[in-house]
Amino acid sequence: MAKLEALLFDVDGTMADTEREGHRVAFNAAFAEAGLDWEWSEELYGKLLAVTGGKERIRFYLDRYNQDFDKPADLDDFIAGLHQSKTGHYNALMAEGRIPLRSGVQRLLQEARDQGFRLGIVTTTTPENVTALLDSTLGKEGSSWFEVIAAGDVVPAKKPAPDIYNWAMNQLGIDPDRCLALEDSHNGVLSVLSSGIRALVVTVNGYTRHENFDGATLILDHLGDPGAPCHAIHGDMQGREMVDLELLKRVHAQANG
Ligand code: XBP
Ligand code: MG
Repeated sequence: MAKLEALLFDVDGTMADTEREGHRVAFNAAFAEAGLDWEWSEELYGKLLAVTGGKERIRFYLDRYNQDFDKPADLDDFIAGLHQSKTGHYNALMAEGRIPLRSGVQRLLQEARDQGFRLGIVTTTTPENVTALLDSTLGKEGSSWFEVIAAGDVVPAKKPAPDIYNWAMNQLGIDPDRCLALEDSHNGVLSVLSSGIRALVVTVNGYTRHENFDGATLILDHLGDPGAPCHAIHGDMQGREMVDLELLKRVHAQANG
């Protein structure tokens, strides 16, 4: 059986809880700046998260929740402009250091680096949002921890399509059976599994806890840290209080056995 070589991290909802107080707030700031009376409540945003990608999400909102809006002729440009403004607001929020990494993320990244594992980011979000999060949480060196940052429009189809995971593995020159992915959402799980990666750990969050994670080897409330044990919703923590490299190697062996 192939050896585990690379950990592939999703970003939003997995590395940090960025949606509710980050992306959602930035979308609303962009709408206000454009003079639109659109306000995405926490509840509505939870429904809009069914669609990945900020531009795609705005279009979904118009099609499903705001059909009366008088769409401009150049709708794509209009949405792109709104999204660019949103990205600016999101990056400003990140620069304020308002959103930390989730429990156990930095500890696990550091352990993986110390043990020579390859690290990648595989996300639907805009690349500059990734850099902003890593800069604000891991420092200026943060982005260099990852051999590949696969993000946003670099692929034609976003999660749940496998494209972004395939792109990342292609960049790494690595087969799916040498990877383990960490995700938070149903769309993310579908993307991982359809890319051929079988070792998958899910850490749920407020928006995704009731989603379907069939196919995940381990489903947890978070990755855990010393003094802050995590709890398995599905799968076997093998007596551990937090996710470490030894456990991930066993998860990988179990999934690829
Ligand atoms: C989460 C997403 C992104 C963010 C918003 O990506 O679906 O669209 O919600 O970011 P992942 P953008 O869970 O794969 O990290 O507005 O830049 O798309
Ligand atoms: Mg996610």
